[in-house]
Amino acid sequence: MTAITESVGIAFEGDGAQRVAVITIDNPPVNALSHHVRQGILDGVTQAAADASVAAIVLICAGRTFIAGADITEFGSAPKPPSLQAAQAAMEDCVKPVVAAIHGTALGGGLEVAMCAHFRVADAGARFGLPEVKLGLLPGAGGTQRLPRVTGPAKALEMMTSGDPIDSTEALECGLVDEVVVDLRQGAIDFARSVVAQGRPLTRIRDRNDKLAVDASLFGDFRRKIGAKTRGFLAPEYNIQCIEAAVSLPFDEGIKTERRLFEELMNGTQSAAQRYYFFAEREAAKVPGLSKDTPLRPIDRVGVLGAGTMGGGISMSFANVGIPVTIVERDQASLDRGLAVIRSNYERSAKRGSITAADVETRMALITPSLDKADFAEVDMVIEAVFEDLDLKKQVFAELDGICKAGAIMASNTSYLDVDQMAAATSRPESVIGTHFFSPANVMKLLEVVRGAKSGDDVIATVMALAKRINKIPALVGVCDGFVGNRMLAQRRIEADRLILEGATPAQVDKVIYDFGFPMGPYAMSDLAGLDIGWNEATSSSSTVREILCESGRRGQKNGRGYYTYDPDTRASTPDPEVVEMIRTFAASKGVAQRQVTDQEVLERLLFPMVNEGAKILEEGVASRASDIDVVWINGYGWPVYSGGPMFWADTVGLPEVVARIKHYGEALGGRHWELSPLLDRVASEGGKLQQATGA
Ligand code: 3H9
Repeated sequence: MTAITESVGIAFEGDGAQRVAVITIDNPPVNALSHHVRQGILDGVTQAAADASVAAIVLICAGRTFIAGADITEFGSAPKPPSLQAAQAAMEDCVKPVVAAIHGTALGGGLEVAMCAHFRVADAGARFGLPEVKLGLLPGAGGTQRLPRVTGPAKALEMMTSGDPIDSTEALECGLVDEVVVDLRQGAIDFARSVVAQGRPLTRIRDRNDKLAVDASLFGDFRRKIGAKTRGFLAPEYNIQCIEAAVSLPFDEGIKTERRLFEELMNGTQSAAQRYYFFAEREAAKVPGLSKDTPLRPIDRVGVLGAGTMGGGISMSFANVGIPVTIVERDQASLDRGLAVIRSNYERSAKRGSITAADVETRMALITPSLDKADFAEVDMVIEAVFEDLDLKKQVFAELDGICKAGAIMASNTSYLDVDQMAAATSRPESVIGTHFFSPANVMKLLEVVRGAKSGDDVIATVMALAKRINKIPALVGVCDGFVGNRMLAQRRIEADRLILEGATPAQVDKVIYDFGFPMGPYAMSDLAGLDIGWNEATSSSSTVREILCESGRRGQKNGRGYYTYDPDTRASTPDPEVVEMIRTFAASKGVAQRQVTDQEVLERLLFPMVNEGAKILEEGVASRASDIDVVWINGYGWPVYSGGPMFWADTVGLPEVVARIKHYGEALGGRHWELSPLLDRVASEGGKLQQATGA
């Protein structure tokens, strides 16, 4: 193979009418379209087109995947020539057949390049998508105009607004791929030769209009269908507008719409946040100071103690990826109940079509119920999910220490307790770690991995890798009350509870948080979880609003009455004037005068203490990167990814402004959570960014 650029080479196969130029891109890790790749495609195609001995061209990639998109690291800096469009035009306008040979993932700009070939050949494992929407963008290299011409607008709408890829079978069905082959390189060369032999026309996708006719209602219906899911995001709507342009305007005009909307998104805050998040998630999986070669402990069987909501969800997370689980409960009734819930969850998934009926049985068969902790002797890792009580957990750890085999990892699913104290109850604190799953554990993506003072490097590395295996997004955190997520949540709650005494209603507080982009506010969340969680009737002393509500029989959604009242059939919530009155009376008894509180004040008082606490978490070293904190909030608590998480968001507000407001509220209201973080103060005064700050 002859090098064209540092990451693109060309080779020639066969002679005469059989002679095919094979252009190979080799730009690890994912063959992103860096400028030397663009240059290589442009030069390679131009060279092969000018070479009279070449009959056809194949474009293929080395390594694990076809082109996975534009090089995201180049975004935001001045574009280096040649443009992607120039390379695409060389392919599309070439007078010789150009065949894209696809394996792995043809994503974003990668698929846009492939759509400029005259034909596409793939192997069975290939996947195809335009995931730009996940980066707050739209395909900016003609994809918005070409995809609807290949697949029809309805499918393009699905693919571009979800960003989810389709597989080879679906791609073949919808015309995105011309042939699926076993040996990709040879298959693509043979395909190219057959095109030459048959004299097949070299149709450019841009010239096709055969699939563009649509029902007038298509776009309106589609917008309604995805409205709730895409609330607050700009990119899905902009993608739709591009497809509307594709069906109503000539290709070149459609491209102008695409360019205009792409630029707008690219220069906006949402895409900046979503691109930041893309790298934040990948960074979070890496542990500073831990070598890539740290040996991992083998995890082939897991034990879970407790078959309640958390234990059941955790067990499902393992069974879902084929890891056998032994689940232990105290008594048969609880065990049966736990297993029944797991089965019914799986059956619901099968009914929805996300798994098959056979999958239900396979997964259930991977879960072994037991009443005997001694069965944990066989497992490589045990996760306790018993009641949140430190003494109980210490006892459990001491007991597990006597049962588990040497080398087994012992983990706690605690959401705020001291993992070091649990480790101290064993003879092997290096094998103890926290794995804080979020409810429902089989669905939520976040896993806070809690590093104890003595957790071994191999244990940390193993659990971080295991998280990926079970499709979770891990973030490594240190021991403190509530770790990263719940510790910050607690600060928000303090101010929420103050605000409702001062005259904001629970509905107002929730609406501000919902409008900011969270799925629900703190009071709707309390009602959902149950107001009586952690409430004790015997010791309740009417000292908080929650106690008063519980004392009056309000339990939240489960009995239809909490901070809101709930329709028994639809579960729709309505603000309850009786609750507002109870709060007013309580506030009066505490001498708190009520007033009109603005939405802006609600927002600042709920979110700024979280930013402040995040900065403290960072300076204490409980999180090692600000971006890890954002990963926690986006995946564990529904912070909208389009504002990047609390730390990134604070930067967009402006740190001097954040600091000034924290000082203002600190003076007016007092409380530890308003004491300004020295790190935040310093970064703000240096004109720095919180998102780049690192911990102790
Ligand atoms: C686009 O194409 C815009 C065009 O429409 C318009 C142009 C004008 N660039 O995820 P992994 C890195 S927008 C740079 O862990 P996996 C990644 O950071 C783009 N780097 O592997 C990581 O680095 P590190 C549309 C990238 O096997 C390493 O590769 N395309 C890019 O789990 C491995 O990544 C997308 O949005 C990139 N485009 O998953 C696709 N992609 O090792 C984005 C990855 O240092 N990529 N890296 O941490 C993905 O979805 C996944 O990476 C992929 C592989 C599925 C490809």
